[in-house]
Amino acid sequence: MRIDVLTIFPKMFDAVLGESIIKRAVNKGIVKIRLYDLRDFTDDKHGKVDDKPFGGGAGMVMAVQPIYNALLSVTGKTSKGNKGVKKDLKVILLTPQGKRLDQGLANRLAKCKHLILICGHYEGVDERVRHLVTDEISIGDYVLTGGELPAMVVIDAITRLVPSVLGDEDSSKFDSFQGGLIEHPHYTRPRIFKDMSVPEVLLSGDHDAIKKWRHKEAVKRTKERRPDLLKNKN
Ligand code: 9D3
Repeated sequence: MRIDVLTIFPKMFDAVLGESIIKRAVNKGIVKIRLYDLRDFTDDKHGKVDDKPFGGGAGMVMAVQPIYNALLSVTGKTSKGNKGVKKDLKVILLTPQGKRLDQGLANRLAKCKHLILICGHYEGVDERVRHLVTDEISIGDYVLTGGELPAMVVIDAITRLVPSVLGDEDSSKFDSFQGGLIEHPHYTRPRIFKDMSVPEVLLSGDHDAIKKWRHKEAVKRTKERRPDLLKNKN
């Protein structure tokens, strides 16, 4: 899978892409991530990528021209002719007004060959950017300062789903959200810490009993904490 990111803060991505599972996927060549600094694509002689809003008002708006030119450079064309045609390329604008990211959307995106993520900033982007993209995604109903952290969330959620990124051990097949339940409790050594002990069944060696206990705990937890997940179940 190839992921191209258009941003005015490419350095923000270094820490996230340089660690753990994403780093492993990038080093193995399973996922290729490229960062593009939108300032490199502006026609403005002072390197500006934003401007005052037509009609007045506070704040600045990200201009369409640098984004258009960056897209041209990455794809050789804009996505206009791609809408619904090339299923394997998605041009995604991260925006508070987008479709909310969930595990289902992550699963679908993980099947794409090529994603282009556009990170907005300031008060938003020029409305005409919407004509250049195939999808708009939000990561939830809270206000952030830009689309960079959401883009990293999308990259993280997707990368671990790309076949052969995770080993068999921590395979995403067993993801709790993919099973529709949150996870059962986990314990490791010591058997007793302060006055807190590990449930006896986990030490019993009875794998059938352990399996039943874990399922029962997962259902109990889901009922208590995330009843919304059970709505379409059982
Ligand atoms: C000033 C009015 N704001 C609407 C609440 C506009 C605005 C706020 C924050 C425009 C851009 C942003 C920056 N956020 C993102 O670009 C963003 C985001 C988010 O803030 N929350 C959840 N998901 C996302 S995806 C991109």
